[in-house]
Amino acid sequence: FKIHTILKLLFFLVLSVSYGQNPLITDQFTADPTARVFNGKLYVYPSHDIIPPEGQGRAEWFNMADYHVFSSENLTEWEDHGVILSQKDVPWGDPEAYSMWAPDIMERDGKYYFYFPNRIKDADDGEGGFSIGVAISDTPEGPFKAHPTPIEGVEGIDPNVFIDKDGQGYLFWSQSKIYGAKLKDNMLELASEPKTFMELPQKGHMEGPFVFERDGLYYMTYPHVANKTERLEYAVSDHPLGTYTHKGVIMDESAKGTWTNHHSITKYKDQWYLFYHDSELSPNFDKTRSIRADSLFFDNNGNIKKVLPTLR
Ligand code: FUB
Repeated sequence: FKIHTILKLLFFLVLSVSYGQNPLITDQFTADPTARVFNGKLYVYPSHDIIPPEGQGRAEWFNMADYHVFSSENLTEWEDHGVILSQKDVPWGDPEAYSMWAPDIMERDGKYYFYFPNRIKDADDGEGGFSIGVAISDTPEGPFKAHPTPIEGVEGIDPNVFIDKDGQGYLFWSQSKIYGAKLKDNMLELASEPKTFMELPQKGHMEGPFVFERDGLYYMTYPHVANKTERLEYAVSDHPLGTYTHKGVIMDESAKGTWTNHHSITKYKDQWYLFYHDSELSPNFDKTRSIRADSLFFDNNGNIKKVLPTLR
């Protein structure tokens, strides 16, 4: 009996090691994962890629109508808390744009501020027309209520919020390159003029900034098309708004040819993790993606060691 039990345990151990936990969510497409720890629990706020109903959205492009939030205590079992915000519930947004792209979230004074891009109602057709809005909730699981207007002075996508140790908040976002500004304490307005970062690579599309602090060093991390598709790179500074020094690559381009990668970096239970996406649930179409996570390590000088994606 004992041998049988031990063999059974070994079988499940081997199974979990060889199959791993990636992709994290398998019953729907997910992308652009922002992972945050709230009240000791790990939450992931991804975009929700879908194939829209016939005649709606944009064919062969990203289509997202809403956001779900997922939580986990072990990065293996994930609870889907359902829809937290829909495109139809954004007063300033186009309710049929299917453009609820990469989000972020931050807690301040017991309130949860969810940052999301969307196409502005009546925006001209074409690539522009995006702004960033804020939706507020009393809990990380939502539901979130969208503020009536987007953040004034912000045009673009991929919001990222960082609050420094002195309580000063910052908003970063992208529009082909990366922008940043101070945030007012109300979390709804900019407190300084947007600035760009001339010290970051100026050649090749950049988006998806994610800033964090470790041991007094600020890390600006971002997807960058240095070659054909996006790879994750980083730079460091002694101030959230720079000047940054370019350091290197966190993750190489997708072996599957997926055009985008979009990530966040967070520490949970004393281990740092890189959350990112690829498209293994949709091998022939890279706009329906799936989120992943792998451990991330620093060397003794604070450099990020390159992360190799675990195989499925
Ligand atoms: O998910 C839509 C867009 O693709 C995101 O906003 C970008 O960062 C890229 O992942």
